[in-house]
Amino acid sequence: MLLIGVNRSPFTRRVAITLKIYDMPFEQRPLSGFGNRDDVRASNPLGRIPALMLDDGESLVDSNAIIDHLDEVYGRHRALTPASGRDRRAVQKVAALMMGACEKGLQAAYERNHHPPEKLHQPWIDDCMAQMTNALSTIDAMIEQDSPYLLLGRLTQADVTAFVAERLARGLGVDTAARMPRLRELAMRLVEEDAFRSTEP
Ligand SMILES: N[C@@H](CCC(=O)N[C@@H](CS)C(=O)NCC(=O)O)C(=O)O
Repeated sequence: MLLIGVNRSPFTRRVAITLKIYDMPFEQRPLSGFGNRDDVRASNPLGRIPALMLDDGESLVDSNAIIDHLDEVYGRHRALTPASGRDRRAVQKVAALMMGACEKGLQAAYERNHHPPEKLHQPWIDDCMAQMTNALSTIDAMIEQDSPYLLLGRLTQADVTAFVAERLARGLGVDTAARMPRLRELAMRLVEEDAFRSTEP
């Protein structure tokens, strides 16, 4: 399998972490959505990362669809997202919030990085950042002090997505240690695990 994308992208890193946790061998081509647009388009017509090229040449796009496929291959009974029921819904809800937080954070970054300074609209940037930080604070409040993981007493896709979202927020200047201290602590614990540490950009 070939993973297309840089781990600076929270969506790509989420897939890389999942592949490592599932012990699935893969190679990675570290392309960026903006810097390598033409090359990325060869795998994803949208020009976005991540994409995953399967060994038979099939290409998958969007981290949710990629992870759904990995869960199926790995076995839904032991996957990072539970197979059904309340537990599945709980993990999916956290993952949706955290992926949405990443999208809002990136919209703010795109506004800053891809517009000339005189065309920046600060209220839009502030709104995007508020949406991101509200979602992160909601997850922060869910974390129990002594639990090593976010939900279900085990590592799930909720932890993986919260980890990459916290990392992105910090990169965008959010003081997560002050504003989301439990989430920050969770991220610091997780980064001790090989799948998280070895995917550090
Ligand atoms: N929903 C997508 C989001 C992917 C995405 O937005 N990737 C960013 C990089 S972090 C990208 O390629 N942006 C370039 C663009 O949107 O043009 C997923 O989960 O994979």
